[in-house]
Amino acid sequence: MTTTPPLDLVVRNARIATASDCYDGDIGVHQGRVVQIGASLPSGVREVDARGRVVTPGGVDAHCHLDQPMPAPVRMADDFDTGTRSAACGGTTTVIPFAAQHKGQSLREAVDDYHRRAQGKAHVDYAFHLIVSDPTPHVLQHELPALIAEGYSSFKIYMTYDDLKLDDGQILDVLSVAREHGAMAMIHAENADCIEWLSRRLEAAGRVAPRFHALARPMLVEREATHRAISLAELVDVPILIVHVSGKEAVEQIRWARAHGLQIYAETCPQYLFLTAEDLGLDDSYQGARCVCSPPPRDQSNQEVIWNGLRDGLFTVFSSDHAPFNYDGTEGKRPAGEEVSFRHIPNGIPGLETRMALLYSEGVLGGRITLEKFVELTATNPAKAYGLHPRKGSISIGADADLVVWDEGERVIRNSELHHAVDYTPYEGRRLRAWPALTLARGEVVWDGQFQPRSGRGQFLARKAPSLWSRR
Ligand code: DUC
Ligand code: ZN
Ligand code: ZN
Repeated sequence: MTTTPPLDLVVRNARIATASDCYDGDIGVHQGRVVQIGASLPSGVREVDARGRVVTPGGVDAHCHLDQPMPAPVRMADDFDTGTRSAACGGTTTVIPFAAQHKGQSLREAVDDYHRRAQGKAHVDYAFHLIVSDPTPHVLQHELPALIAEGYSSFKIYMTYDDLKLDDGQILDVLSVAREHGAMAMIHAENADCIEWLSRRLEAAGRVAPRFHALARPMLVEREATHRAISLAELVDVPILIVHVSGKEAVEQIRWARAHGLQIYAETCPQYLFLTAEDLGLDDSYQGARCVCSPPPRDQSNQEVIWNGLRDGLFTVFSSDHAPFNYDGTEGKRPAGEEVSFRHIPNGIPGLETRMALLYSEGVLGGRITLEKFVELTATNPAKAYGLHPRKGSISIGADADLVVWDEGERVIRNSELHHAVDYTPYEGRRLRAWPALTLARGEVVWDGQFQPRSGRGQFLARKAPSLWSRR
């Protein structure tokens, strides 16, 4: 006879939503893990009555930047305390930010430094992607393989940004390591030389306001790099994931690759559904610096292309690309307090806390995607792509009890009610149709309308190889 453990917690009367189906039931939790799912479970020490509301797996935000070192005087506004606090309050229970190698630094040093930044501060579980910016022979032959084996089973490479970018030969070298050791390579696909050439021409003509950021990074710049990344991956015969895809032209390249049988995965982000280039400014005002991110938001017709891609499976994951810089002060969008040319504005917008509710509101309740697709994009697939499934991203026996109970009802986004340390949200005043009523992280309440702090609750997660792809 099998014995079932006593239940520390029962979430009762839930409309349980997974990536494959939705059904009614109770969820029984023991020591932070789901141990029973069914009708009329026995009493738990604690009980939560979901009252028929939707319960999804906690979100897995597989692309966010927290306390990532920046060239002085710029500094990220969120560290692991404030970043994971805002994640929890928005229904995200796992974050995967980046341990970034700067040129000349060993990858191991970058990882050790990043562990120190996270240690004892996180409110939800976290893992690290690596950023490989200096693929020396030692990095390629020793450090990267060793780190992949230790649980850092994904890394990002950049085709742009002077301090991070790799040339095509270096990308081939790094992709070869991904293939040999079973890691997921994430690629930031924009053509650096085109951006540089366009930026110089714009600046020479005195066109330096934030809105010119979008003109310096048109879609063809992303299209060319996306196609090149796909070709490099094909040459090495390794799957890749193109991050923060912004619109039609990159989408077309990814569809082309899929039609040719290539394992190309793709990510998009809220800014490509809810912002347009007009948010960078219609005139030369500096206000638009708040929405400067790369690739830049496009236009309404491209938003539709992104919605279609979310619906039909073109996109694998939906992440925030939370990159938190204050608008005021001296460390963020106005470095040293100055209004600078578009190309010196720190790239990125905050979005960890609003990612889930925006997609639930406009996607699920707006009738654009199913609830199952929402779960797949925000939790299950990111967990699979980055070696955390089934512990994360699912409601199943043995999984961590990372759960979100959803309240459907109108709510307006106000930065004053968010929990990050950034002094604005690009979505100020936007109406939502849902927000998490309750977030549980390994069975502990982290958000119930109030943030329930416990620094150090969040644990580091060593990861397995991605379970999305297999080597041919
Ligand atoms: N683009 C990135 O590549 N990273 C951080 C933020 C951004 O806009
Ligand atoms: Zn990027
Ligand atoms: Zn990013």
